[in-house]
Amino acid sequence: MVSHYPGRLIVIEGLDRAGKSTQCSRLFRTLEQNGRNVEMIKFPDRGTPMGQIIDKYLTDNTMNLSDQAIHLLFSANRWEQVPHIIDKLKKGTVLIVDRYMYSGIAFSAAKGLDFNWCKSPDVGLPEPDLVIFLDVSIETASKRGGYGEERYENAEIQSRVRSQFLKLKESNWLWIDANKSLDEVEAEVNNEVQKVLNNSTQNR
Ligand code: ADP
Ligand code: FDM
Ligand code: MG
Repeated sequence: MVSHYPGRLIVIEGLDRAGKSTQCSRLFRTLEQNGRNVEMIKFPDRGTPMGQIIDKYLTDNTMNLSDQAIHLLFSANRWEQVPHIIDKLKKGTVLIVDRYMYSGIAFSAAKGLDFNWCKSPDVGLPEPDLVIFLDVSIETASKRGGYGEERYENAEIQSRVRSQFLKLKESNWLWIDANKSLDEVEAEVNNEVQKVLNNSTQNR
């Protein structure tokens, strides 16, 4: 799964409080220190007009949108970044992506939408060179500060989402036990990312 662009697309996925954002930042710092051309992207990107609707949906439980409509908005919020993503990949940038289509599929399928229907709007998005799944138990995640106020932030939904991620899991994913310490998880991430970069961006 090595893309034909000089850059690399590295996706970090997982349940809430798995440590995605922390590990994305740590990886960003490491690669930057190593002199890599690197950028972080996060989905949903709440900064765009579509992202603002998504943000309202997540933070305001009184906002009613059909499950299908919000699913398509999350997907459109990825598609609107595709020109930027491709541009960066062409320039040799390593993109670290905090959630991608897998969260889109897992969260919507967990609500009962058809799994294959959920997959279809994201078909054709740039393929990741590496998917890292931070697998945290619901118990550990709850202890990491407890759940907040946003939609989906409760143990029951998270547990259903985890089952969907298990359905999405592919043999080439790096599946990490994210109950381990921050440093241990970081070491595993670095090790695998280094392999992907050595494998394909030598002398770049
Ligand atoms: P996510 O982006 O997956 O929701 P965060 O990176 O924001 O998760 O982490 C949520 C909280 O849990 C933060 O306070 C973070 O410091 C803490 N945390 C993340 N990973 C670990 C870990 N492996 N061990 C202990 N605490 C962690
Ligand atoms: N989420 C995220 C979705 O339901 N679909 C998606 O396509 C994406 C990218 O939005 F509950 C959910 C997952 C999570 C919320 O939380 C976003 P963070 O803290 O911004 O990652
Ligand atoms: Mg996060």
